Amino acid sequence: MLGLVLTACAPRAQASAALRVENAWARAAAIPVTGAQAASGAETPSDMGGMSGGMGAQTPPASHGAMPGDVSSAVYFVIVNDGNAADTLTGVDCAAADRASLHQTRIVNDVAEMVPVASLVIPAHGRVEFQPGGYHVMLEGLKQDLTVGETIRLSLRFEKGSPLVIDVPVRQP
Ligand SMILES: [Cu+2]
Repeated sequence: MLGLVLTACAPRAQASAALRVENAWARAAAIPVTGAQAASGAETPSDMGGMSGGMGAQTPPASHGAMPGDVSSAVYFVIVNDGNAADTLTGVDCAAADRASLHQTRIVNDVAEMVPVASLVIPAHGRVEFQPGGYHVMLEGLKQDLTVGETIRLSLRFEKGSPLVIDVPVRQP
């Protein structure tokens, strides 16, 4: 009853997330001239299996770009929710890489490990920081060099809200 009255008088009282992104940057990376062509089209199913099944088990070390020819990088930003309802970040798309996913770097026994993150809640009136040593967007299988001064386009998918498309400047860490 009360809800009906509020809705009628003040449309903005309806619970919704209002998401924006601050301080986005991508880590500069260069694809080696030799070997890049040979490896660029190679899909590696074992890689994917390791990603999805690696929770708590064997996780790769925190080096971005372990395999030659499969160059990786990472994107960092702050997601700010000015709304009065939480939303959930469920994934990310980036045309500059074969795969884009949510990752978290954690320190376990003095060793940095990266684990996949399926989704991440952005609280109402809250913020979630993606930064080196913590949450990041992992770009694997880069299709192009990430050169300082250029930008790459990233699309963040949310459970309720429409995707946030951002142009991310490339920086040297
Ligand atoms: Cu990562």
